[in-house]
Amino acid sequence: MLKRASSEETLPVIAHFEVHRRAYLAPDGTVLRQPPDFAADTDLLISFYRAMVLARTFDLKAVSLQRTGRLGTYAVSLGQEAAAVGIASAMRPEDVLLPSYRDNGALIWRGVKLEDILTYWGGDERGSRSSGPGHDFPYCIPVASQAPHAAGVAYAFKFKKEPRVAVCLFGDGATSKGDLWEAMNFAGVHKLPVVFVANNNQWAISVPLKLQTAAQTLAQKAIAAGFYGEQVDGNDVIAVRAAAEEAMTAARAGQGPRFVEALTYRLSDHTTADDAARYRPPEEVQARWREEPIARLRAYLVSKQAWGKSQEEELAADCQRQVDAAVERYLATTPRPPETMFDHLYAELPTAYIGQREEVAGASHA
Ligand SMILES: Cc1ncc(C[n+]2csc(CCOP(=O)(O)OP(=O)(O)O)c2C)c(N)n1
Ligand SMILES: [Mg+2]
Repeated sequence: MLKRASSEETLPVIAHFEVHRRAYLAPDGTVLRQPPDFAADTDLLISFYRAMVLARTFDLKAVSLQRTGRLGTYAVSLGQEAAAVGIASAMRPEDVLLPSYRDNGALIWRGVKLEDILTYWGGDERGSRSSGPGHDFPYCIPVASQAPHAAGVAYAFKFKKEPRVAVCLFGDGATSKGDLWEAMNFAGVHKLPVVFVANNNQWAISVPLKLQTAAQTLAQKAIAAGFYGEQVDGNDVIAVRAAAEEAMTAARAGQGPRFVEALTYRLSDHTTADDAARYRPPEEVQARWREEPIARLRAYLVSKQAWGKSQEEELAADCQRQVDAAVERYLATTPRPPETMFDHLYAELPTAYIGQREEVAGASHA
């Protein structure tokens, strides 16, 4: 609760705000409160589980490819699978996803081929061409710069009276950026159909949340922009899905933007170029492993007798097969010649670059 320093004079309260937190599953998979109706559909929950395990299998393989020199830098999403799947599964194909670099699980749910994700992280821009819905945006590396794009996409939907939603994914660090604030402010004023999702994984590279913001929650940042924000347990896929679905339904119905803060934890390094052990105590990470989303959903499914050892083994083998096949296709891709880096910068290449392009082409074909 924020208090005035001096309280000599009693001033009238002219506004009240509150921030709600949503959670259904405890870290051990037991039920905290009655889950929403869709959670009765165990097949749906199993599809979430399968997608989360696939994302994790893919992540682990991507790291080993990087470690053996066969992939560029990779942003691991270990521990954040529920947030990715909970959000993406609430979207319709015609909605538009504007992902950040860590949202592999969301892309996979949207139908992006695993080999395309590897192609992108292998340094080949052809991997950015979505093999999921063609209108989805590619990974965004510049922090928060996808937020104004999301507001623009949502503005177009409103302008064309299309019942579609833009879904913008970003991290806790992004909430300190002006671009995010400008996008939220604009979206609030124009009541745009956009859902802002903060994956609050507690860290922005080596900057912990408490140095990122003095605010008690990230969700409350929506209040300043005039729309509803809530916090969800981002390791509880049921909670994320419920919040996402509600937000998207509201946005589609013309009620304007919403903000979802998914509380989670980055269990891995920031990227393969980072060593988080230099700035995070191992005890903190160990404690967070006890809250991770996959074991939690598995425990819940097992308690419902909807999942068991044989399904788990079959799933592990199936995910490994899918990932291995994608890796094979990725490694068989012929790299593009280096001069193609000039090809998509301009509609017509300026004269100054024509010579440079020829020089690179000459060197690469020499
Ligand atoms: C505009 C911009 N500034 C700096 C960076 C370097 N950078 C890459 S990731 C990152 C931290 C982002 O943290 P957060 O938003 O919490 O996302 P997370 O990586 O935790 O998913 C920074 C500063 C960048 N990519 N873009
Ligand atoms: Mg972060």
